[in-house]
Amino acid sequence: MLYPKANEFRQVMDLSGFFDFKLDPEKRGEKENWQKGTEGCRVISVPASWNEQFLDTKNYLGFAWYFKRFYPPLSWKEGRVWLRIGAANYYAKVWVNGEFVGEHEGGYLPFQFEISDKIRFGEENLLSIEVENELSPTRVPPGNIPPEEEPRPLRFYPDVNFDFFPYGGIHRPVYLFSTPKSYIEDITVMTSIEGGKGIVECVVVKRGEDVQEGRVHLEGKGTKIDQKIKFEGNTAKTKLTVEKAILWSPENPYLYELSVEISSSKGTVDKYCLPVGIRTIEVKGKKLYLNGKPIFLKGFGKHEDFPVLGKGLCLPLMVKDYSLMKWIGANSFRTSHYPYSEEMMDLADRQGFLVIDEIPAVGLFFGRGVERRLALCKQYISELIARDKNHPSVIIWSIANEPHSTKPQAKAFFKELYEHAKSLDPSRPVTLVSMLGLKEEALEFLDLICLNRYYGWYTDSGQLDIACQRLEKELEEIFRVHKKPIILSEFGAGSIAGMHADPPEMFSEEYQAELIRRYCELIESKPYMVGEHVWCFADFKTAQAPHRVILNRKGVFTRTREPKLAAHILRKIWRKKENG
Ligand code: GCB
Repeated sequence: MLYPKANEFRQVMDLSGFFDFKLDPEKRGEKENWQKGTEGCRVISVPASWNEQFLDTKNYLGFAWYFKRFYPPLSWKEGRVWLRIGAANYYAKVWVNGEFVGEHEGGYLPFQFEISDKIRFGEENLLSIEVENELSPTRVPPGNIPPEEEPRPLRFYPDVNFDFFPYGGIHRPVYLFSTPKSYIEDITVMTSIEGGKGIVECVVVKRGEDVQEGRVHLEGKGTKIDQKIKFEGNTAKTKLTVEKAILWSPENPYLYELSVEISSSKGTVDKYCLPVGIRTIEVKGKKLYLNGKPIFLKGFGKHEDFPVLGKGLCLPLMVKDYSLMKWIGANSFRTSHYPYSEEMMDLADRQGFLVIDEIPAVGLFFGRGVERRLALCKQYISELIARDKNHPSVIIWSIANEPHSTKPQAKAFFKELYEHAKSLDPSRPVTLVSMLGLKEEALEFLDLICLNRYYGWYTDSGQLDIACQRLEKELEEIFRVHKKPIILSEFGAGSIAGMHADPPEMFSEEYQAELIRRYCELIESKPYMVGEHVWCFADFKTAQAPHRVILNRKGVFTRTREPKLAAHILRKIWRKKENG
């Protein structure tokens, strides 16, 4: 799925901004034909969650409607017109001028529909979007699970099976865009290295019978390659060889520019440009290799989360987060616990961050409804790989976070997801982020192991000596059994900024900093450990429960991005390593 980009053949119109908005708690909208517009709306901003824009929507879980009036440019008449929504949590249905155009399940991936036959040129058009964020055990991520299905000592309000707030609404931009009648539907790029040469394999998929051929052009420092492509059916494949390739890496995130053109007998009909980073990623023995060299991941689990915006895209915040991650010496992050925006992935490519890209499979359980959850996870994997396959920054796919894999069918469930991911992308390692350790049977077939551990916090509270002993013992055991590289994908402690204690005590900045320091020291002493991701980058909003103080406080930055003591300590650890 290509991100909408403007050029001489394609135009993009951003519909983000103010929309008319109306809650529909009784689900009357569709029956009463709100798809054609309705009275009594208020103004809402898109992209952003609805929760904190008003006082009465904070904990709203239900149906809501968004309306926008727009004029498509007359120059789009000859081609195709598309509507694309970056993400809407959780379920969206879309109408144009009262006519149904499509629907999408899942809150964190884009969806688009061709609306050429619904649109009216020279008149005002109406876009109506129904978004609904009810919690249900058969959704992924799940919520409202009956206690007998999934016993839990602490339940959140709202009753989510995950530790972040269930924000609702349109969270990413809404675009209208045009393509020509015959157009480039998809491009897949895979890179490899042979000696000093970079190999760039491209697969181009087009629509339109009049198109039989085209060209691909790759350009960069000292490189200009131009090659003809011929379509067989709708697909054309080619392989470009870059002599003396400049490899993409965190130290030098060099991007070549690939441009693809397709043509009919009348000449070029469509074009699409894509940045390409030439790099390889591989698990071998106990190491993870980027471009054939062992790499160690330093970074965080994060969230898309900020006051008022909720989970809404905010570009300045994104730039700020990357600048803080650079400042602290991080080279990577995980998109815990759902795919982040496409804009975030673009910046990761440009700034040289390594990304573990995760589907929204958090809080999975294996009771009733498991087939539906499996189908959804497969859909998310397909959509995520389709969206992010061309990003050099994405080095690992994560197929779940902390599943409650206590039932026998969990292993087969994850085997199916693992194989699905591999069949769509054989070039990247696939993992699952586990809390069960050796009891997680999927560790047998995953390419590398991601483990979350909270010794010194949820267990052995306040006792860092014991915590570190337990961690060491467990890591050694896991490696002895599985002989695979391990990333400690979560560890950390809550701290309330400004709370101090000496000797360190839980919830003080000192305790958090000391726990992180000791964990890093231990992790870095083990040759099979290939990464440390602190939980969490910044404090974030959760649902309400006795173990949360309005926010989850494990951020090394506050929710508004002020550094806590732990941030300064991590900076010392990570920057020292960088300097050799
Ligand atoms: C975890 C989860 C994460 C939580 C974290 C915590 O293991 O993966 O979503 O926020 O623990 O702070 O409890």
